[in-house]
Amino acid sequence: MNTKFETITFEVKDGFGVLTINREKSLNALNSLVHIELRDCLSVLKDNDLKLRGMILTGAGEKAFIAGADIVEMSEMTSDEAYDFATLGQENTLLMEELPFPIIACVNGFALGGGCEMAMSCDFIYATESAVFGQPEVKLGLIPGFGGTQRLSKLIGRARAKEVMYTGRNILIDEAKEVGLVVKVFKTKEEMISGAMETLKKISFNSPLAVGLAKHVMNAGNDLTNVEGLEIEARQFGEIFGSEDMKEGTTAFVEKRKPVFTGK
Ligand code: DAK
Repeated sequence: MNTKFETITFEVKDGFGVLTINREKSLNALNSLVHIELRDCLSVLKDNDLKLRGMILTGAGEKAFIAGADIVEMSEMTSDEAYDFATLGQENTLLMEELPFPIIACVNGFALGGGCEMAMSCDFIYATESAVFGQPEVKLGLIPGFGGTQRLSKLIGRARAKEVMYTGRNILIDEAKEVGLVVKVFKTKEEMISGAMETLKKISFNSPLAVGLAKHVMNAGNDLTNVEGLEIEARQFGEIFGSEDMKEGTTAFVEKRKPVFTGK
């Protein structure tokens, strides 16, 4: 992959991807170029030729994960341009949900508006004590445009999501943990990144095929009725019985040894 981006960086560490939004001076605000580069990067990762077992999404610097969509750029947009901008951002949130490996959002400082939306599109969120979440778009005469109106309700419940969105208030770390928006809290960014790496490592001992499929089925079921979701689960459950990973996992159990998964 071409890893020469202007506004993001992508590295591989110990078999895991680290994707960083790199506009520290603007608190990593998401402008069109960030979204174009994210789309280029995520589209390539979708085929997983790099055989990644997981990825971290984070923001450069100590002050912000992502302080939202770029307000300076948005202030000049026409309706058509705004529609294209929202579509591009939404495409990236969907691409992250479709990647065949888990993504942990590592949030320090501000995760507002589009930042909160990007974090919510990851599989789960780790954060530092300084993290601040929120969907303050109504304060700018806007509504969320990268999926916040849909994903926040599903994560923290519709009534609380409405209260947060209509007031535009911040969600601080204690509340974020309490309502399940954040899974684990760390003191420093460094501890958070190594904590996330540890988790990805633990996950990587499991079948990558099964983890990817569990992600797919859980995300697909999120938008369906229980009955429809169960139908997808049963179909994929059946399909995975034809895999080498399933044979290896069950045989290793019977033979009382550790499985060696290949992802096939
Ligand atoms: N966009 C552009 N620049 C930003 C920014 C942002 N979202 N957030 C911060 N910056 C810039 C500041 O302008 C400042 O730049 P300079 O003045 O130094 O050039 C620099 O980052 C440092 O910020 P501050 O000086 O303001 O730092 P403070 O510590 O004083 O305050 C803050 C930090 C995060 C509280 C404050 O910067 C702030 O309130 N930022 C805006 C947060 C916000 O409202 N975020 C939500 C943005 S709205 C849609 C598509 C998408 C969306 C909606 C619709 N469609 C197209 C329909 C999404 C909307 C949003 O995300």
